[in-house]
Amino acid sequence: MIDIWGRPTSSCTQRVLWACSELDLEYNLTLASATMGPKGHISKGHAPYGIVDTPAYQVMNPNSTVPLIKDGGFILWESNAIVTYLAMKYGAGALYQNDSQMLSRSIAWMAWTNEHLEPSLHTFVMELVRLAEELRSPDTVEPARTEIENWLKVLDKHLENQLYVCGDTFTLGDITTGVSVYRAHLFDACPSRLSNITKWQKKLSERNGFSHHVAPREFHLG
Ligand SMILES: N[C@@H](CCC(=O)N[C@@H](CS)C(=O)NCC(=O)O)C(=O)O
Repeated sequence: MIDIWGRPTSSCTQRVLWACSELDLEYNLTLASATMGPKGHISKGHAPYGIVDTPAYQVMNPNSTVPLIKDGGFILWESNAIVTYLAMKYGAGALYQNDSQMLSRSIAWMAWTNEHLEPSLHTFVMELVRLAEELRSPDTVEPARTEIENWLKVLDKHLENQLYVCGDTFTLGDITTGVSVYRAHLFDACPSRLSNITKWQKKLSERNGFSHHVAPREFHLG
């Protein structure tokens, strides 16, 4: 049984939970966060789940962030590293076909997502949903939308002749990139004219891990 610390509203945690679902892994999820709790963000006066700022947690993850996993004696933070570990240890090739080139390409798309989409998505979620009104900077929202749309054009072109980010097979690259693009879509930053992305997202939405851990709108807009 794998222990996971995280929260359902964290896109990084969603990556890990979706990967567990793909790999049919049993896990025990402990809700943890310094900034979010069951009712919302601390800036609105809500209590956080906590745990991440305790010494016991910080020994495992000095960043005090989620997600974190403990698999036997092995402890790992950083969601893309966790997804990669789970696929390599338990996937028997399922999420990258046991192919080092496919694994490396998946890692490229995971890095692309963190670098090009995540900063603007963070702006959306904080400025439009989580922060208390008086702490918001509304001027940051439209530049973030333009930034995301520009990068999504790159992804749409990439998907012109293939079903998934690494070819015609679903890989771990689709998990990380798929979660973030779905979030962009919920914030109206993924125009429907990007039809290759729409087709790809539809295929992802048919997967159980996506339906359970990513699809609920309240995980992104709450
Ligand atoms: N690059 C890290 C980011 C870790 C991170 O910043 N996680 C966010 C949630 S997505 C977090 O811990 N936020 C603060 C909190 O919930 O206390 C990863 O992918 O794991």
